Amino acid sequence: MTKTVRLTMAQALTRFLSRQVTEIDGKKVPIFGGVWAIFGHGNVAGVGEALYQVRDELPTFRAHNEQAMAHAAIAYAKANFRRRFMAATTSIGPGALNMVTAAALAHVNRLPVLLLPGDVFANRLPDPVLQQVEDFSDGTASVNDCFRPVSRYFDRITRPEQIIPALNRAMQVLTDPAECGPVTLSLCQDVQAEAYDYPESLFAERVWTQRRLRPDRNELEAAVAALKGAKKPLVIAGGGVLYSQASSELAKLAQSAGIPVCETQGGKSSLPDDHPLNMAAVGVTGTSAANRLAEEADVVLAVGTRLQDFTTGSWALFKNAGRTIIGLNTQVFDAGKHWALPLVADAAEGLSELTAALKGWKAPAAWTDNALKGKGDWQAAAAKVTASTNAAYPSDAQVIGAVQRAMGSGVTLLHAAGGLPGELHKLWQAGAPGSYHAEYGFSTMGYEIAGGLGVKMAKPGEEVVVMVGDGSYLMLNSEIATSVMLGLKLTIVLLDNRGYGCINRLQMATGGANFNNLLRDARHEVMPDVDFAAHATSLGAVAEKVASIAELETALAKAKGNDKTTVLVIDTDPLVSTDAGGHWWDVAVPEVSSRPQVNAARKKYEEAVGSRQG
Ligand SMILES: Cc1ncc(C[n+]2csc(CCOP(=O)(O)OP(=O)(O)O)c2C)c(N)n1
Ligand SMILES: [Mg+2]
Repeated sequence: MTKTVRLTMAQALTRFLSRQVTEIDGKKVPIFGGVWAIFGHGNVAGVGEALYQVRDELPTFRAHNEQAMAHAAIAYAKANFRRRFMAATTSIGPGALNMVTAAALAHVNRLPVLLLPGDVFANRLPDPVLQQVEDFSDGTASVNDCFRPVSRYFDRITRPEQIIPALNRAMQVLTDPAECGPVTLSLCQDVQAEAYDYPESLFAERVWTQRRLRPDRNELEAAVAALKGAKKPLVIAGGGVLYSQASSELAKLAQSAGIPVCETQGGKSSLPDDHPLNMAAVGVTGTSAANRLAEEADVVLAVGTRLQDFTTGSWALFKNAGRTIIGLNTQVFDAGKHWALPLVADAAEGLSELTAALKGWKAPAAWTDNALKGKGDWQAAAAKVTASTNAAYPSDAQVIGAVQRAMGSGVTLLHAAGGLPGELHKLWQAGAPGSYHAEYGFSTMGYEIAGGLGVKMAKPGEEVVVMVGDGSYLMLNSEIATSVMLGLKLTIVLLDNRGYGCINRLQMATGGANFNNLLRDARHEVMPDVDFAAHATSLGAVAEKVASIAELETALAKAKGNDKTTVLVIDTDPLVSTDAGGHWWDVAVPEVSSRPQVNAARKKYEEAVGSRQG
């Protein structure tokens, strides 16, 4: 007879989560770092009671906004290179829906997170309950169906025993490097509280290890042949290099074959910025060093990247008509994109097998030397734009320079939306793998502060520096209070350019009038003048507005000694961004308009589209 234990579905769920383990550096640790929770009806009585039972093994954390708590959970997984993750539970209705954007964020970035939104009664007897939408034609629909397209695995638990196969599938998805993404288990409120005789074996400790696929022999042969025929090879390092912790294998291939490397937003810090063969950022927000090579490259080894438009310059960057792309990726979907030669494998395994099979083959020396020279030219250009200034309204680049000088490369730097991602991708000099944390797959305004909190939970001993614009800050800042409450210190640098600076610049570049982006160009009776330092202080942070780049550097040096979240505010210029480097990005310009500026922009747009390689 199978030994059983009588538990509610929610109790079975939390007990199961508390027993899942992984090994990091030879040490067993819980694979779930904890559960974020905002309670309401639909989770307080069921999941809430069950979380209380396991609070010593599986800690529960309270947040202020469901989207933000899921951001923290997702950032935690990213900072752990996907080896550990968190869950997030919500009430039904608005609480659940607040998490949908975060689900999409995790989906796009291929990051594991377990989402546990409460759902309406499976028995439907009290319908319609508070916060239930009523579908006139479909009795099975609830708002949680919105999670379906943004989950890698979605399940609705309408009977207590369904949680058994659902958890099995959830763990497969969360721990698989290729499938990895958000898992949503939608938990009907009555079923959370229903008991069932669960097999005790369900709660045995399970140890999950990182799966490392080795390359297929034929695919490896084809990739090696392509590389050996290359005159101008280039590696693009994506986030998969970091998730696979493949930095040393990448450095070995680059050095032994003399192949320059460039990095996507997700892949930045795969090699330290000062590695001679690291050409740094590629694409729309790329360095001149990387983009020059990308234009000419005949074999592009794309490792662990989704090849999104910012990387490929909307597929206009690689200008060598005869080029071959090799897609080294755990996910077939990515490996064969744009007719690439697929090399389906874990990045570390794939790179080391390539290095071994190349047997000392080297790229032509002229190509490698050309790369090294290009890097020097870029560094000189970057030093100019990041140098200190007395300007009343410094540029984002000048603020980045100040942060870099004051904090060094040993911190983890985080950003997500606005003008900062482009500037930081080009200009930030990253240190160790994972020290540059960009959420630029979904570029979600409001990720920054909550994301910083998740990174700090993953790396409590490290300085976490969050750079954020005024727009993103105003959208979602509530987890400053959570960071203070949990004693998890963040250093937040807030660049106040009084509006959506980067979209205003994009608007002008597409011929648009200055309209509805900067606060001064938006309909208003009163010109807003937000006191960000006072706001952050009210949430419990240490906060200060600085008047110059020099003051910012002094304040940052002081902030290092603080043990409390610190917010430093600086006014910046909304109109300036770094011209050096960069590449065209496909943003569709209206075909007809009464504005001559739009017509002129359309003409340029058509030329750019016409020069794109197929
Ligand atoms: C949730 C969300 N809404 C809208 C956008 C589109 N968007 C991208 S950047 C941006 C403006 C950001 O303003 P701010 O944080 O002040 O940065 P700045 O552009 O001024 O550097 C907007 C509206 C987005 N990325 N995310
Ligand atoms: Mg702004």
